[in-house]
Amino acid sequence: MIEHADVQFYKENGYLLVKGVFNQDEVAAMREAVENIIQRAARSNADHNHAWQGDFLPPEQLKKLVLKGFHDVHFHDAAFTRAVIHPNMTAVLNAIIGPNVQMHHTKMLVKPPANGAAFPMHQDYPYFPHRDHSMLAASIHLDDADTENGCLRVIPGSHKQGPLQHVGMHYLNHKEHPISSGTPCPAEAGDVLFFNYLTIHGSDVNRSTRTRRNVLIQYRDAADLPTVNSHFDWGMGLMVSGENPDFKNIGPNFKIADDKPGEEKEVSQK
Ligand SMILES: O=C(O)CCC(=O)C(=O)O
Repeated sequence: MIEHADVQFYKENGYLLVKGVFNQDEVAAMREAVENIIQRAARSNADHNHAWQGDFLPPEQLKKLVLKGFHDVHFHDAAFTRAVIHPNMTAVLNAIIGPNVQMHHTKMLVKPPANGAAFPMHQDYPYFPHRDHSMLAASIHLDDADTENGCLRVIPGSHKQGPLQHVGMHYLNHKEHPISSGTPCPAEAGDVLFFNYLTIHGSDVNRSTRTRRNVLIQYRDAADLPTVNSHFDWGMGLMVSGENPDFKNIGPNFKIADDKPGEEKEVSQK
């Protein structure tokens, strides 16, 4: 599925599209799971619009845009847990990252037809910086994606620039890095786009009549350590391949809320 030239391409360009990682039955199961999450979120009054805000589009356009985006989808439906450790997925991760790979977090990004939200160009690094920059996103396509329905775009080779200054923490200056500057990465349902967390990426508005559904999983080398206490979730550090080289370093240190409001008790797993 993946050859030496593919790994070289990833190293040079900071991204790699791998075709047919998931078959159409697996894609159908994930589509159904995405739909169920949207319906259950609505029933739980948790159905907010997650479209990114900012100055990268005129306000009157921005306010019309919609994104159904939920984190930690593997805690909602086992279809995603299966995707996290799928053998085709780990084969690519082993080639790019190495033998010992951990999941960091998961999310789903559904851009509805006509007004599906845009993502201004950015690196993922500021959200969860790590020492060795092994972190990458695997964006699983559940629909065919192209420029019409807001496919992912990347700046090839941009990971080599290292961490860049973002507006707030969120995105790069949109005048220097307009979404149109990204190379479109059209893909078919079942394909996965892998890109490093330093690779500049984003995506345009879905202006088509078709939904664009992606599930995004972040992975890292098990030996790569966070440099900031940010973006914690309970699944972080799950081994998806190989073994954890540091026996004493399993799972993050969470704070457990005490029964007295405003006070927290630290529970260390060490
Ligand atoms: O799926 C997309 O269109 C972009 C997602 C993205 O850039 C992100 O989640 O960081």
